[in-house]
Amino acid sequence: MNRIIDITELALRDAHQSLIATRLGIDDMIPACEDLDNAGFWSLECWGGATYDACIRFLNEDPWARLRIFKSLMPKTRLQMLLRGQNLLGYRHYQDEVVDRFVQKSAENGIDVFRIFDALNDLRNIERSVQAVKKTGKHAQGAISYTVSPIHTTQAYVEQAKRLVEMGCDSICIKDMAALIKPQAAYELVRGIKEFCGEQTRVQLHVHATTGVTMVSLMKAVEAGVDCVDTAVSSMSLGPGHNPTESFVEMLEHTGNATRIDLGRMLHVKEHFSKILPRYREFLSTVTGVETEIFRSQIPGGMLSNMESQLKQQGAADRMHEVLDEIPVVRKDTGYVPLVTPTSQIVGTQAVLNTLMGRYKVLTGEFADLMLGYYGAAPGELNPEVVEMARRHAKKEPITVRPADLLEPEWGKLRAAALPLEGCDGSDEDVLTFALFPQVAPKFFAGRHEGPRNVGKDPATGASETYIPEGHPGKVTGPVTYTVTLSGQQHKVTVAPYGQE
Ligand code: 3PY
Ligand code: ZN
Repeated sequence: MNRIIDITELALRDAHQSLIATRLGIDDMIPACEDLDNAGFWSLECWGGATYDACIRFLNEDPWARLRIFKSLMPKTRLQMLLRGQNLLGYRHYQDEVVDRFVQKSAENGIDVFRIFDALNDLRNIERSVQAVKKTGKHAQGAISYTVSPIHTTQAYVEQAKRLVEMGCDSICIKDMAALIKPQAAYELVRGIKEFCGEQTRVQLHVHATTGVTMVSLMKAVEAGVDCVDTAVSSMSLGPGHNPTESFVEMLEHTGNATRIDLGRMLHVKEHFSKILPRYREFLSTVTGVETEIFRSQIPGGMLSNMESQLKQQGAADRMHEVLDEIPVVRKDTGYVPLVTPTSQIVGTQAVLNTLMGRYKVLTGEFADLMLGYYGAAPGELNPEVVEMARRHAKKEPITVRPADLLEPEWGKLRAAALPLEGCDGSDEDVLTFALFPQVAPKFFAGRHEGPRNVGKDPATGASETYIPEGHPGKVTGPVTYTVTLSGQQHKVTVAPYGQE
């Protein structure tokens, strides 16, 4: 009897976030939903991470409407999101009531599995969201932001996993966003968690493919007893993305392990995305193949393209290699923070500034906050000289409390500020959009009635195949029907308004 290995398919979230800067529009996802829902996945990651930001900033799409579309089109499979702990889907810490409301609304609108991480692995930043998820009765998955450094040992991660289990997490995710986990390390970590936390502890491995070694890491994790792995349909895989789902399924043949995946269904999904991906050519990551340099710089794919564009703006595109040398220095000074949103941006930007202006001659406010504890406790020791510079720069004192404990209640204020905005429909969902992205939300609310804007372009003609939904969830009073035209075929999707199922 084969042991079943579960799979979370990433095509609808992390895959396009990694490959095409999160630009995939809802109308390009809808045609794949039925096959994805019937292909046998444990869950479908389709929301959270950077998708919320990209929806309102670039795609004129209401992220909540997107989620409800997914729920109506994929009713059989768990829908999963990536949540940045106390940062929710934004870049600062939110007061606990905002966290509670966000989680509750996400559950109500369709999320079944919440993967929750903190960039510093400071579990105080995860706890509130885990509790909020538990209250909804949904699945809380506690994530370990995986990195490699002199202070990050298998034993330390295993102990973190134990604390997550004790906190009430239903499963543990090893989240390796930069493809750093080598096969033997993956084996030892999965085994370590199972032995320390109990064999029944559900362990999932999330790896990217960028360094070229992680397909083997997945296999070693299977040998170590991993319960679930993350992959992406082959036409949306590799490079800064993930390992291909179909290859993973095939790899398990004659190993005593198997998956529930229907490869016939996946062929349709693959063909669909291979057709639409060229339309997003202008957003394609510059990292395409394998990048083993990452073992030294530890930079996730998304961060690399961010730094490239910062350097280009400064007319210093040729200085990338100096920035890559600077990253490990900055990271050591921060107590070896893992590089993941938002620390990837904070450390990356500081490394660019150090290269261009001289080391720590100019500090960003965010970097100063990181050094002073305003994002949480660093994994290792901070460089005291840099802490002192940050203190002088920011004119504030270091803290050791949980950062969100310093925040005043803010829901009422956020609501009062959001409601008068043109186009705001008064729902908690809209207040949350304003809370997360106060600069972008007003423009989004005002223009929402124009409907989603597909930013893909026909590679041959440059034409953009957009659609305007009939009746739009601005001020919603009844169910909304979206009409999506794709390759001449019309798809109708009806979605209930906020609070109605
Ligand atoms: C995000 O926070 O958006 C991520 O994908 C982190 O890996
Ligand atoms: Zn990822």
